[in-house]
Amino acid sequence: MRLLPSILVGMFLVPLVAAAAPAAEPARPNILFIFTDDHAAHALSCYGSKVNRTPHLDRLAAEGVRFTNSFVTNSICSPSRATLLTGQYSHKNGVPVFNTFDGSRDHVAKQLRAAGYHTGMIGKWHLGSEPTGFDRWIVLPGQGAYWSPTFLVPGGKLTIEGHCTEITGDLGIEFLKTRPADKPFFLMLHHKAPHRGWEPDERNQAKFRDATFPEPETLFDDYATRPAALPENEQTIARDLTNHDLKRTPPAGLSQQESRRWLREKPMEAEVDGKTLTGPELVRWKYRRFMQDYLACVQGVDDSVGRVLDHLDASGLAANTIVIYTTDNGWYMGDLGLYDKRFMYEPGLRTPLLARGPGIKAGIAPEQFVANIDLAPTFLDLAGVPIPASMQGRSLAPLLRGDAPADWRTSVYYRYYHDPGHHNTRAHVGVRTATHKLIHYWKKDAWELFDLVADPHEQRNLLFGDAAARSPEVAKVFADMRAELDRLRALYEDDDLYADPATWPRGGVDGDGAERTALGVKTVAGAIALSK
Ligand SMILES: [Ca+2]
Repeated sequence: MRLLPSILVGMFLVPLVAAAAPAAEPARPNILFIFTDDHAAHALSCYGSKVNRTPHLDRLAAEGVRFTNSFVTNSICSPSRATLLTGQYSHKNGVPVFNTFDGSRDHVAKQLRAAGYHTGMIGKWHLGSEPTGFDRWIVLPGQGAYWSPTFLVPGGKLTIEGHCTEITGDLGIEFLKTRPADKPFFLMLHHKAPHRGWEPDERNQAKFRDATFPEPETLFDDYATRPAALPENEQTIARDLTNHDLKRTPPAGLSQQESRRWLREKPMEAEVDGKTLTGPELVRWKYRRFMQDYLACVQGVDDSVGRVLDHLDASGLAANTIVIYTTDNGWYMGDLGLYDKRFMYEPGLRTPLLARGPGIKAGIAPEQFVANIDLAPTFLDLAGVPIPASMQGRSLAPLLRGDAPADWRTSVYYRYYHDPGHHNTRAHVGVRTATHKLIHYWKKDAWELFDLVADPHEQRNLLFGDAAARSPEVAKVFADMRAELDRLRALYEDDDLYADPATWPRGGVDGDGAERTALGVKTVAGAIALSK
């Protein structure tokens, strides 16, 4: 059954039966995949956000499917993007950390292109190598810039003036306007926002300038019972946001070099409205300051999604276009005292995942466990293209139709490698089920076990303290979860390939395209013309 384009079977049957009819060829659906960078699920109102409203993304949820248990398999940018393309875990796709993706590998865009789709890649790529498998591509070098960004195209590099989020949406619309009309399209529209740097457009910056937000219950998490990795992490709101992150202005009289150094510093006191803030007061101010810009960037994304959806409606494309929205990893909005992603705790592990379009049931919220390994198989299945056995995920098409396959997975496997790496986040591997989570910090051989029903914020590690004093119930859950972790490790053929940093593949992802031919400043239309 895996090879059948199941969602389209019904559509294909009609012309087969009525073979004599002249317009027999059914239109395969277009696929518009909108991908953002670091968008917390709890920063969408359709996921119950307490801090912002996202009306356009909510529209996708209302008109389609909102997955309530969508997870990533390695919560950082480049690994997630390699998984998106290949449908594979990091140990299979060769991108465990921020290393170059081998563009000669097979992946979903190549498959769709070979099957007759017009394929496009616009925006943040962050895989080091040139995109392959796309008829048209225009990508940011590395992380890219929020303002007047440089883009790489097949023949060189160019600049577009303005704000990156608005430009990315405009490039997507221009791609749609200029695509060949005789083919279905597959467009990957990848925003840079709301990634760190958090430089919103002026309109949304003004909207959030004085905003205040409810604080997460765990903003002042003391990490009691979880000594293995959290106390030494460097992604805390309290200690690790820099003057640059907080958009503070360097003191007068500093040289350029001194200013740069000052902006990299992590302030432990700050003068705000004539008052010197320290301790919890300073943490609260940092949280608020970071959230203002982060959520303003999210709002820019929501605006852009709205404009793209409006274009689909106005152009008549909506009827035969599947729109899917997700992000590359979860995100902490002060939860557990953190910003950033990486850790397998719920805010880092979870992602929003929305889908709308022909054949997709409206207004449902499946609870099945889905993961980013499932996206590539889903795109292929929706397009009626066989799913290669090398892909480790499973097509979500049945769930999109509202079906509930009895053999769906009930646990998800996770592995984070980047240690040593940014933010001093320790390497870990783990498993999540409907009720529990087990995390193993393998370099320390330290374990954490959480009862997610009784303790949804993961505050009480059930394995903390003397093993001999452990209750039989906890010992049993620990044994069961270890067995499940081992089962998944075997299922996904994870043989510890990249457990040792010495084995990480070479090559980076953050080049600036300096070696490429400069094509100058272009309009959006001029840039899309150069994308092939
Ligand atoms: Ca990311």
